[in-house]
Amino acid sequence: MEDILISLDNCSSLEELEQIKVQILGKKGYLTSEFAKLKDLEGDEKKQRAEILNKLRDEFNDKFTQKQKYLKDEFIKAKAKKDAFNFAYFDERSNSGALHPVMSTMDKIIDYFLRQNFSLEEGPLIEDDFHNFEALNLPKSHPARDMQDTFYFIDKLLLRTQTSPVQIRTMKQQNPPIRMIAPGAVFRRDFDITHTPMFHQIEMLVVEDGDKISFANLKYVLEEFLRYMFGDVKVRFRPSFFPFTEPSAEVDISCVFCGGCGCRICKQTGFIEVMGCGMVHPNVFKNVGYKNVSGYAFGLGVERFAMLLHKIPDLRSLFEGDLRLLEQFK
Ligand code: 2NL
Repeated sequence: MEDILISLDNCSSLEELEQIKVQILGKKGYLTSEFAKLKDLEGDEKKQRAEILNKLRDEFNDKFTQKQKYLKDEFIKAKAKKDAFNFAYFDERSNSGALHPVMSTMDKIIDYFLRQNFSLEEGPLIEDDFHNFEALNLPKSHPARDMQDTFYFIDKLLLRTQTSPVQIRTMKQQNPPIRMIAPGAVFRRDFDITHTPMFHQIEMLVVEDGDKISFANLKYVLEEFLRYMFGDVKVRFRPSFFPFTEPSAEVDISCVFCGGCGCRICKQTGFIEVMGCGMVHPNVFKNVGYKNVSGYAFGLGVERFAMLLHKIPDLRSLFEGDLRLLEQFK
């Protein structure tokens, strides 16, 4: 038995280890036959012998397991060494991915508003006339409702043309105060060098009870947000019109391409339009059953923000799936 334990120590392969196990615990193994001899003994002698044998077996099993683990590890190490990757070669051949600039821009905007305690709301891409148009105070005759501008399904459903239906759904489900953003894909029947039939919008909505909310609040919130996005830019509000806000404004920042000196991209004005906003129209509140509240909203195009942030001159390059564009955003 002592010999066997020493041979366990010296054994250098898993096959050899199995053979030793057979020699000890196999049918004709040393311990097996010693255990069999117990039946010829009696009383204390039998008990003592059994104790010794049990101890020997435990000792053998411990040593065996230990040695087996060691040999298995060695085997794996040797195999890994033999099959090892050449990582230098691997790195040269493969390309790690990158977030598309539209998605990283979306993340940056969402992150800003989540940190200001806004909630993130989502809704269906397929909408109905009420949530996409009617509730938003778009008159039946509004051109946006035209087949020419909106993708309709045969049964009067449509692809949402803006993310505002998400705000309508949220207002129907929750009471003020509301501070939310609604990011997502929107669809319009438009396809030329500055328009794609699918693009991404983020809209923001704040509603409070009473007349707590003013245009000044909106102006401050947007100035802070735009400086977070674009750095030290000038921000300018121009009066505008949207059916769902009154008063309404379009927001410009000083041109990120020429720093406001005037260039081809800002058409020599020194400013670039980045979003639309306004105080929520009373009819919109009426349509969701809100009384005695005030609020503001804005809507922005994510593709446009991505282009301004990364100085991408052509909208189409965001949709071509050309890896040479993505590789620049690793
Ligand atoms: C743009 C800018 C805008 C809104 C979206 C909004 C949503 C609700 C109520 C009031 Cl539920 N307003 N969204 C407000 C102002 C502008 O989008 O250029 N849209 C065509």
